[in-house]
Amino acid sequence: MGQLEDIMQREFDQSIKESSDQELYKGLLDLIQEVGGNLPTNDAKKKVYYVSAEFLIGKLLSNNLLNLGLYDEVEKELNAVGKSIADVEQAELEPSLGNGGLGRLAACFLDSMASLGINGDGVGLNYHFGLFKQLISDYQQAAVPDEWLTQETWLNKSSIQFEVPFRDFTLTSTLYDIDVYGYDQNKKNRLRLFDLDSVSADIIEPNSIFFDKTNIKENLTLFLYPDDSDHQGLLLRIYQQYFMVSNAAQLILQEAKERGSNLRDLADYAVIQINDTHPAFIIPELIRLLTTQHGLTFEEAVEVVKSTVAFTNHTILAEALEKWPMADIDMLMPEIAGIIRQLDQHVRAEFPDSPEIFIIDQNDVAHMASMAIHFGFSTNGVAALHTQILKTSELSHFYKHYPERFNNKTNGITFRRWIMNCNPELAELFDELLGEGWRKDHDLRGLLKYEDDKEIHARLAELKQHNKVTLKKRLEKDQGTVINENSIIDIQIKRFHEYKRQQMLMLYIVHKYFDIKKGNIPATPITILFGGKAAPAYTIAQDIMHTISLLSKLIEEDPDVSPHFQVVMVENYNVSKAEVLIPAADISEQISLASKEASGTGNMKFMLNGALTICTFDGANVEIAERVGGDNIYTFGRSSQDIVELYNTNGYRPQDYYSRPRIKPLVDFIVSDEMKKHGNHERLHHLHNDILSKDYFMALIDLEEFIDVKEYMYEQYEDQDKWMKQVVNNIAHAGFFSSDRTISDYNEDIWHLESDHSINMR
Ligand code: 7GP
Repeated sequence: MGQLEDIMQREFDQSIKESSDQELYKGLLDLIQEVGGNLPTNDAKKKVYYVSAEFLIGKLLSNNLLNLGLYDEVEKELNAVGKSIADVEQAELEPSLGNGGLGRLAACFLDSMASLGINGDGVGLNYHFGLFKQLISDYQQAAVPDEWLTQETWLNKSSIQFEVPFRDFTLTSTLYDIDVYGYDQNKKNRLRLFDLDSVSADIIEPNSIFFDKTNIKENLTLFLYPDDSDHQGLLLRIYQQYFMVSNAAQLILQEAKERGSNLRDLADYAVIQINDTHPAFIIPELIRLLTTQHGLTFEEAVEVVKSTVAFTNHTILAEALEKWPMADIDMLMPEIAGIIRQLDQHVRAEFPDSPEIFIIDQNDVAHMASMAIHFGFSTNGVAALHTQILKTSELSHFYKHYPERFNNKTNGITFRRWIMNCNPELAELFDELLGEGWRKDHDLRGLLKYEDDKEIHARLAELKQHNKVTLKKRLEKDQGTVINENSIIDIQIKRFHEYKRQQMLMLYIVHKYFDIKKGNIPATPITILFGGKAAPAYTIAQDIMHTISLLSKLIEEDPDVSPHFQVVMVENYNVSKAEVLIPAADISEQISLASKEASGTGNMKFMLNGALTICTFDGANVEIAERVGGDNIYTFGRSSQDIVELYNTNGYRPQDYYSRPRIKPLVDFIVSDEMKKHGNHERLHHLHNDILSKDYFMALIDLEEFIDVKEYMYEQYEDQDKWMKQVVNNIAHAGFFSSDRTISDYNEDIWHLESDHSINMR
């Protein structure tokens, strides 16, 4: 009897065949618990704590089966009676404990640390509701709560509890752990999620993401990133951040002591990587704990922190660089406020001649990045260009003083989830051509010798077709949208943000619509898909989404155009949807305004799954282009230097572009009668007006070139030999973008921990 059959008989007294997907899910959780739950945790002396407000882990069932080596057997058992892992996985609710790239990166890193045998845990919060669930109704985004906690859960409640002191009350926490199994490893790591010991799960208004933000004692962990556009929301965020890091710091000190540390030597036992500034309060919190509970002097505590904390920056967007009014910190955590003031004095005394160096500015506002850079030993960016920009402009005044602290760690993606799990047939083709070594070293360069191999081209095309059919079925089931599986699949999936320029692709769509109306029929039909959520308080992002949804409808209803061209807004984009979209893609849209996308990681997932990229010279696109060479990628647009210069000189005038004959009709179509027929006039005018008067993220500056390169790219698709050659080349160069390589680099340069193996592809 197979292992799963055995469990189903034991627990449900029935066979796999007789069991529902829900029951099978429960059975598989137990199987994983039996096999993985009994693995020892990594017990190396030194441990990395990856502290993050977000872990966008996605569903865990198939990932855990794969990493524990159970996947093939379970799949066989299920298939034998006409069932599949994919169906069973539908019973799992996706934990959506992240917003976007930063949270997903943290999840890839957990997988890679475990798979490399590095002793590393994630530490964060157990939000009861993840990021809202997105519905599109009346061509607009509606946000409803996304409850992911169910009876059947990966969370193991621990007996660990800490006290977190706020000014007016003290909260008691409870720690929940999720096991993190590495690929082919005999030990495990954990994701440690702190929660209140009791949480009221009653939301005030049903089906609404609004709740009582003042009821901290019951609601602190209710939601991920509550809307902070009002002051209560802002305070709640400070509460959440401090609750997270106080627990993290107490856990870290407790575990270090258990492993033999006297805490003065903490750096020999722990390294704390903080995922952007959300966990930056851990700096004053560690100082508070070390001085008040463990007998260190202030100076000693500062030295311990400085040798233990490392900081990663994930964006240069001003709005994301956190700054908190001291008055608020004082009101919530007076002791922490006092320590931050001391740290400010410390820094000012160290740099008496550099007035630009401070932690608290003249308006009594604390700059979290500044604190993280001064009181950490490492600051890294997430792609070569991003790090360069940090050094030369955004953080240049720090770089001047601490050049040795700055380093780059180009992001990566876990190959377990983003190829082995989401595109198993393609992974098997790699096995066939390369042997199975790539599954551990992620080196795919051996594929280069198949660049011109027609038979391999045909195999790849066949797999792509198969994945398009899978996507088609999924979209039909999820939202009733029927796509053409014989079309070019062209995808932009990521959070909606002006800098990512969904609005530029939207204007291209208007161009294409006009062109097809004129009778220029594409040789192969085209389907452009968007997926992504917009922050509820971010009006223009909502306007852009609205306009895209309207265009989608307009095109669908136009019989001249719809057989050749389709635009789809994928509802509630999340990790599970990405897993079906990416393997089906021919074209990957990475079109951010140069200098604004720190790295991007979707770009890497698409490349690995055999899509070709159209991109600006931004973030990690630059490194992708370097690796594949100019012939194998479709680049366009102004350079990041040009853009930085334009911002510095205030030199961009959207009117100069708007007035061009190729652009004006596209922009003006936003407020045309056709669009207004179903559209919200206020939103359409708001967007139109914004593009021609502000266009802060310069959608118009690269538009003409974008249109030309897109047309060229679609033409190239018709030469399938050439296209497939480019596809092979891209896949072959994707190995560098494995997060195992990224984590190996972190470990070598920053963490210095033991590992089973490492990946060196510099
Ligand atoms: C994102 C960056 O926008 C993206 O370019 C990068 O690939 C990703 O981090 C991982 O490094 N940033 C965020 O998701 C974010 O929330 C605010 O940044 C701090």
